[in-house]
Amino acid sequence: MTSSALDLPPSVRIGPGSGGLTVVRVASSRGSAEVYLHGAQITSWVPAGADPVLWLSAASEFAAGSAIRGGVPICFPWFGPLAGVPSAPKHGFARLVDWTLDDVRADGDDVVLVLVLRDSALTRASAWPHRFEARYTITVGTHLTLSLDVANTGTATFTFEEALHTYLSVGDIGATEVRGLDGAPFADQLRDPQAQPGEAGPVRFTAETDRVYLATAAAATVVDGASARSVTIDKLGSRSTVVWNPWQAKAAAMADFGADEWTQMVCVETCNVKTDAVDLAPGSSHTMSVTLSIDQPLPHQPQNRAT
Ligand code: TA6
Repeated sequence: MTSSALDLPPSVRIGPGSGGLTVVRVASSRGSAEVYLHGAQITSWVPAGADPVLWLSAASEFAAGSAIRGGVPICFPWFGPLAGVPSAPKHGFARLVDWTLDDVRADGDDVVLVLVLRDSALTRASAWPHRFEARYTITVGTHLTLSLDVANTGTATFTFEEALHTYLSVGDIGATEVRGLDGAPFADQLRDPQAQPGEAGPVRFTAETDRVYLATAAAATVVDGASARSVTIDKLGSRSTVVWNPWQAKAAAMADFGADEWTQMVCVETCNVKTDAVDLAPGSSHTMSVTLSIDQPLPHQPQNRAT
């Protein structure tokens, strides 16, 4: 079904967005959102009466074949570089291709979008040639729920990785901490890809940080001290969480990171990666979902920075 054939609720409009890419704009009593068909990427979510929750680089590209820098990129069917295939795009092909808008509906005051990606000659020619159908359900309301369902439509078991690579907007990364991952083993991608024992206490940021937490179903909370707000990231069907901030030097080397934007964002990504990759038998499917909720404004608390 083409998006033009869909019967859109009054709160939804479809049209050209940045770079001429097609964007679905939601404006309801519960808030607003923007979702590009390119990569099925939500780039904006603003709950009613609140500040934007997702971060989007002012320098992002919006072009076929390029990833949008911000919002929630979908990393699938692999995460990071693909071992042994240097030509393969980092984080898979899902964020680089157009998805089909399969359904748009109002559910009470919420708006529900369903986008679909199926295997194609392009994907079958990639280093991951399997038959699949991915259905991505976005529910925009007081909370934001993103649900990725992957079905094996082929005749052989396949293994995949996945990540909802969420970029959250914060007032100051130096006054931000991520709670809830205490004790979870993690791989420090900057030093040693092998998992190391977990640490007590929240994650705080004083330098480039790139941690893959494994074997954890825990919810995380981003406490944004500078904005006196917290965002809770609840998840289902996910055993990995990635925490990332590029810090100044890495961000400066990325053309789609504007000057000093790195201080205004943190990634807390809902995933199944590395040893948490998913094995999927023919005819079966797997769902991973994340729900973002903003908590009541916090009484402003002076931040004690990690040493
Ligand atoms: O999720 C963290 C990470 O794997 C980092 O290593 C960094 O590369 C980030 O993803 C962004 O990757 P991208 O390909 O979007 O530039």
